[in-house]
Amino acid sequence: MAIKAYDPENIFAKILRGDIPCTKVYEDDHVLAFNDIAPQAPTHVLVIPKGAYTSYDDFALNASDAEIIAYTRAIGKISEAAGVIEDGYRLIANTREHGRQDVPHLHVHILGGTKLPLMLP
Ligand code: D5M
Repeated sequence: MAIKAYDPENIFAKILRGDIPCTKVYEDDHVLAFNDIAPQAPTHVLVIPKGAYTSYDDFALNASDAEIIAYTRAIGKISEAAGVIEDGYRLIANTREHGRQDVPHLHVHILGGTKLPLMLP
């Protein structure tokens, strides 16, 4: 099956354009992070690249080295600022249909602040 092209009307593209609000927790030239609207844990942050990437594989295969370094570093900085590093946390990148990805713009979930269930629903 063909991989769908990036949809500029997805909700995270709208957040990036400032068309809809978010609770921002971090921003730099390449990355935006904000609290999930339906948190599954005391810390539940979504980290997105500013570039138009649909999924983790799209980003990993097509983004520049600068974007990849910035994204990886931002996830570390946000986890540190959220205070979840010592006790632990979970990173999730749901991908397409089998991964149950709802929003087709790459986002890594940072979940922490409690002992998480083995699997999220
Ligand atoms: O998860 C998509 C996630 O995006 C899900 O946890 C809800 C969250 N979401 C949806 N709309 C918003 C807005 N407007 N602000 C913040 N968070 C939002 P997925 O991995 O695609 O299944």
